[in-house]
Amino acid sequence: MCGIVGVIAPDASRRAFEGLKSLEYRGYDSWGVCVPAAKGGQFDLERHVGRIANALVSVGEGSEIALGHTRWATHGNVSERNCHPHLSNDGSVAIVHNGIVENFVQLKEKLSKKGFRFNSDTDSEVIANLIQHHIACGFVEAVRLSLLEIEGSYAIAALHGGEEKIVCARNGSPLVIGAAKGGEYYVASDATAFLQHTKNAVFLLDHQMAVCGKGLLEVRSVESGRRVRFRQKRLSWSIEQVRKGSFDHFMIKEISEQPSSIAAAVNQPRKELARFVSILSGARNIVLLGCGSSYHSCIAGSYFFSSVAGINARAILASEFPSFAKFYGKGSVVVAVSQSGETADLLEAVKAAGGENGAKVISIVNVMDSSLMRASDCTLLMNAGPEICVLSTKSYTSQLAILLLLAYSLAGDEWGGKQIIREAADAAKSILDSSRGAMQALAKKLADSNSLFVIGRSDAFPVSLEAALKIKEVSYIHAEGFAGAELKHGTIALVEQGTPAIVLSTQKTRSLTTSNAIEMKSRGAFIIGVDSQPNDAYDININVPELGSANPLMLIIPIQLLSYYLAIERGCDPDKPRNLAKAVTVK
Ligand code: F1P
Repeated sequence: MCGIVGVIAPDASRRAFEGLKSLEYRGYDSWGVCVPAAKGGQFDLERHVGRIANALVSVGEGSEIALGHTRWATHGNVSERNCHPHLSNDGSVAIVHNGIVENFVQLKEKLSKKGFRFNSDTDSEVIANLIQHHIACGFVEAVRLSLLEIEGSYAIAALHGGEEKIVCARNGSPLVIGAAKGGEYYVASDATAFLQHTKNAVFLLDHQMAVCGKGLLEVRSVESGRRVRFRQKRLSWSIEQVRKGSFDHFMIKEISEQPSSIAAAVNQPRKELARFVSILSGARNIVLLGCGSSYHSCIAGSYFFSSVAGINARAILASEFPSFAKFYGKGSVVVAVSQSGETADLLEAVKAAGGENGAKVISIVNVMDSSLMRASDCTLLMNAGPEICVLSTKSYTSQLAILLLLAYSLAGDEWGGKQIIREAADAAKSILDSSRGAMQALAKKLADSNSLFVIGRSDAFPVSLEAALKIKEVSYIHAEGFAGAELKHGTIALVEQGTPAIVLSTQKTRSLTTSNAIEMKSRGAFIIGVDSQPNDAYDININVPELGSANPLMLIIPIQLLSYYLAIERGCDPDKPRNLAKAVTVK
């Protein structure tokens, strides 16, 4: 997963280092920076295990060119020798890589026979040595020839000693180039790494490479080596959106932004929305695909489509789609949901459904120009702004808002959909204001819990899954979400004196969820009701307004706050939970 940066600008190593800090969400087990050495066509390298956090880069003062990398280990354990940048054997080539070189064993064998030695356990190191192997053809051509030998996915940036240029390329992993005044160039996995220097961006396509020098940018086809035209785009994200501002963490900042991000989700271009509706109305069958929180949005979407539009759509985990792909061919519609638009399992499923099977692919994505957006027939953007915290919070409610808007539009009531989502945005503000203190107090009470259960019925069932995921991924307390009726089919055996149980209840489901709450309470559970009404079955009632079909957007907000405060109480970093990365670009 990993994040990469390359900088051609004054004070390059510090800028690369700053850029890496905003890419840490892509991986944060180790990091490194390199700059050209004073002489000899070699490089000065700085690499560390652990997070960048408050570290300082020490190499490269005054350097005008630098590479940086933040790692989420795939091949090779977390150790300094496996940190990027990697150097070639003679030290003349430096590379940073995000992705997986699938044929690295064969390439390693081939290079070993030619006398190359390897200093790390990574797949990436072969790239540096391949480039050195081909260097007699010139740096740019050597990179191209090396890429032609690589099977797998990559976003790479490379330097060659003595040359003031960065050669970068992408295939399956994101890469964007920022062009700033004064001929400065930035290469990064994500534009947040250079947003403070420029909003002008060139998004490389798969199988494209670029040569960036002072005041020079060329884009070429990896296959032919020929120059190709490219378009510069103006980014709409602002620098304030990628800074914490007065907040302690991105997680609480992004939770607090939901009144505006939910409202922004309804601002969809009329033409695109109409296209979505026409594709969905003409579908033989519909499948919603996603991973993690986005999968939970898909399940919620299937409830919205059923209850609001009377349409049957199935939600399937993208990674499990291969078992069902045969049912979704020509005439079917795949709705792919993803914050990053880079999740490998989802891209794979979309490729199979859209390409080989002939289904139409439409997507709901937050990151503009992401791989998913490119692989889709059309896309609705979430307009949530950058989400930096590894956990999905505002992107989850934006996905719900768009799926709800689609359901209303399919029912011929786009106006009604927009209206209820705007009400939800206002209500989100009042929930945030009213429940913050209560959630902080509840987090203190629950901080030592070993296990916690969440139940919901109907459209609150997918919210129970998302609520449990939020709690466990950020506080490391075991949490399980399930449909209220399932309780008696097994899980109730785990309820004992003091077990916390969150009951998500709405007008539609209240009578049955109350019975489930009482069943748990009579076995000693401590019941936390999230409901618009008080109830004797609840030990604590978290009040959320009743908003009919928009209830799922309401029910999750207090739980996001609770998860955040649980992480704080337990001394966990809410923005970077252990072992997780925001963009899961490996299968
Ligand atoms: C899917 C996802 C997120 C989760 C985490 C890992 O990402 O499971 O829901 O919060 O960041 O990835 P995406 O496809 O929505 O980008």
